Amino acid sequence: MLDSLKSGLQNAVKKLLGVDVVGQEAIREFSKDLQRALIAADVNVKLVLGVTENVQRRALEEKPVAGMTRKDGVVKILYEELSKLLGGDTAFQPSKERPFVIVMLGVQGSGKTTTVAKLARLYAKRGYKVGVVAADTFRPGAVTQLKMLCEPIGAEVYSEEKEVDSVKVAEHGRVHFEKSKNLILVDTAGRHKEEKGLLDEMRKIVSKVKPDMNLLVVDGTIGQQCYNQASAFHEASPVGGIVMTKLDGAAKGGGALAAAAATGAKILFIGTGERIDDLEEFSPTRFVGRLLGMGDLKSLLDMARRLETEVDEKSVQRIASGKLTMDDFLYQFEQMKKMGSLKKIIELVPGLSGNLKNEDLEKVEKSVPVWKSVIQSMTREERDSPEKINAPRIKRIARGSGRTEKDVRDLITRYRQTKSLMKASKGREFRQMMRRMGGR
Ligand SMILES: Nc1nc2c(ncn2[C@@H]2O[C@H](COP(=O)(O)OP(=O)(O)OP(=O)(O)O)[C@@H](O)[C@H]2O)c(=O)[nH]1
Ligand SMILES: [Mg+2]
Repeated sequence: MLDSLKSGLQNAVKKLLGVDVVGQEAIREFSKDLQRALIAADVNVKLVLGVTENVQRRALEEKPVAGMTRKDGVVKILYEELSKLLGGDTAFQPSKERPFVIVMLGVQGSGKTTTVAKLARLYAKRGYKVGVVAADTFRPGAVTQLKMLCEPIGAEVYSEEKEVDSVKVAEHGRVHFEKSKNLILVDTAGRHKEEKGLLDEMRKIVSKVKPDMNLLVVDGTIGQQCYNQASAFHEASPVGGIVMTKLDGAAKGGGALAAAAATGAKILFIGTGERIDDLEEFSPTRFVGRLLGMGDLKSLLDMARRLETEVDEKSVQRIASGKLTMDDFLYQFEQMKKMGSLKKIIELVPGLSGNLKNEDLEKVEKSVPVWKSVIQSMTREERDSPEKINAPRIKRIARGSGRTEKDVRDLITRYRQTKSLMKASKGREFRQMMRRMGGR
């Protein structure tokens, strides 16, 4: 399903993950690759520009969240923008209290009649009493087709053999089922002498039947045209939901995005085959996840979540409030070491990078094991209130840790500097740094 879009998007992502530095140039390049992938998948050009502009702007402006690398952050933005385009995840679950009436809209052959039967089956399984109205009086054989599909699954079909006015059939059908059903599906014609005639008929049916929702059925294989088709129906009668059919075949997938954008309605279901059970509830996040390669994205988001909770909140809060114990001080530097080069991390911290020079950083990196052994030789009281450490104590700590007195003094100096820096920025920088580090 949707192989070309999938490989196009995934290649763009792979290329991004392969670059050394995700700077402006890499992000622009990424945005271009996305454009190519989406346009090749038949997504409307306006939409493509909208999505890729959002991705590019956010990728350049936003700092990655909690412990995420910049690259992962950009992928996450892409995921969010594509999902947003498709609407959020919400299951379609009409109330059973009163009949919920759906009128099907869609051009000929899009899959309306098949979808009616699929929906009848799905919602009958969920305990709905489903009534189906055969309001396609235009195409010979339409009523028979509907009955053949619906009767085996036990859904009652309302039809009128002699009536040629589809509006009347639709209206009567609604009245017929009003008391006995809680889901009424009105199948309509797709074939007409002309497009205007079809749209007029739909408008009339809708004004008489007063459905709770117009469900637009679009053929997923038609690509670009989806946009115009969807807008035409939407103008005639507002579309409340979309079914995208034939996504099992040669669909490029762009049509789904286009129809959703043209109407502002959500894609509620996708048809994935000709059989009665080939209907899936549509989940934008799952869909986009699948496009981007679910494994990667899921692990990416899982990681972000895990990292977020790993930060020791208590310690962060204490430090942020200007109280810094020796243990906090060590914790902070150990977290940094966990992430690899201290230099890289410091670069991520606004403000800090300006305050520390390169040699300085290397010195700090080398000092961490020394500080660790010094701090381990301190008493609890000394660790919690380092200002109480006087000359005799310094001597004792040096001896206990096997380090020089200068090592102990250097540590205390560094501790004081850090503390005043944290105080000055009210912990903001430290918090950001902790989040970025997260432990990787
Ligand atoms: N592969 C595949 N075929 C489908 C799907 N949905 C519908 N079809 C096929 O598409 C053809 C047209 O489906 P119909 O349900 O008759 O379409 P319609 O919109 O009712 O057509 P009209 O009544 O002529 O307007 C049929 O051969 C269906 O079997 C789908 O999800 N996948
Ligand atoms: Mg039909």
